[in-house]
Amino acid sequence: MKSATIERIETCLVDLPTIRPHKLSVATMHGQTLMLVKVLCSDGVIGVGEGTTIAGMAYGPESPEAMKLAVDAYFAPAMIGKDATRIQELMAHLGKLVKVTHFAKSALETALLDAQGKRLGVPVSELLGGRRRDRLPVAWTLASGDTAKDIAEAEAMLDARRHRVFKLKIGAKAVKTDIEHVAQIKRALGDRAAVRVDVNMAWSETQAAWAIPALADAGCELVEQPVASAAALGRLMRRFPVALMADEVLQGPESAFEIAKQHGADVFAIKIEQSGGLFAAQRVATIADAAGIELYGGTMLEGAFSTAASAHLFASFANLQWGTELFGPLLITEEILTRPLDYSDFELTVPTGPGLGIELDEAKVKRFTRDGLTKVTR
Ligand code: MUC
Ligand code: MG
Repeated sequence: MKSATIERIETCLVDLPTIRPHKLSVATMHGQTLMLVKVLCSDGVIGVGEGTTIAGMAYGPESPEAMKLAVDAYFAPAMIGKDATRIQELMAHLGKLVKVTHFAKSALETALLDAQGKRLGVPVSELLGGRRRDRLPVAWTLASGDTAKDIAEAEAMLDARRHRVFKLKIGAKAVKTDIEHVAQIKRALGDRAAVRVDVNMAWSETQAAWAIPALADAGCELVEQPVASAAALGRLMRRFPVALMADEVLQGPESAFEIAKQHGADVFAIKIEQSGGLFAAQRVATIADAAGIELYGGTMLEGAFSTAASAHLFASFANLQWGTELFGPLLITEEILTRPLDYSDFELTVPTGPGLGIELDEAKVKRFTRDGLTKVTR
């Protein structure tokens, strides 16, 4: 095994505009902030990782600024001088030093895996057990806040053969208004597209109990996180045949095990960041498989680095019954890679080069970088 120690860790915040306002029940996004981290190693290899959330602190407790601070002040000093090739051992060590901070850990683990893949000349998928597929189906989220605009957007996606599965963000408006919105979109698209919804926890259990059968009647095939609590989600599971998906309640392997024990969801939306990294997300998938829960490859509307990392992981899953929603880079106006990811024929191609198999366009990113760069070194 080639040896390499960690010499320097750099972080920066990159603020990028979105192609249109993205309206969720928790917030409206006009841009996306990527916390990029570079791990520079003694053998000259540099790994890149990304921490991204949705709308600052509206979705979860870890903001991009908090991720950067956690890396600069706590993780980086503990990583300098350590063996960069012993990723699981190093992540376990960091897990003891710093509690939770799943998103920052995912960014660092991604960078370490990118570096190790480059070092060994293999894609990250091969470090995770080996890929089972080279292409992943990718859903698109309709979230303009306007039914007619959403229909036009879906039609354009179908024409371009980019997406044929649409997730509608609902929960901000009255339940009846939301159901009419879903029904109109499904009527317009017919059998040419699948329609799903994500409520982002906005409903009470009684609202959800009223809405779920109406959504099923409207032709919606999957309801994501209609309520906040895992217990309520489990109760709704037993009342309705339509598929229910857990997202926000899934915060890594322990929560996955608790939900699986009670068969509290039909589907898990697996996210590398919410899980606490790629290996943790892999454990979440194993728990789901063992419990007969189906899988979906989720996103935090991530940029190219977390999207590619997720793609490498999802390509290695034994089951991926509901495809993925790895469309994050397409929601951003700027291309930050020297060669864009390949989205074609309703799918994303998992990169084949060493590491993540992608390269940062440094000049492009520089223009959007907030307050320069932070370096932690020996
Ligand atoms: C979420 O809640 O699933 C994924 C797609 C999207 O539009 O928002 C996200 C996060
Ligand atoms: Mg969700």
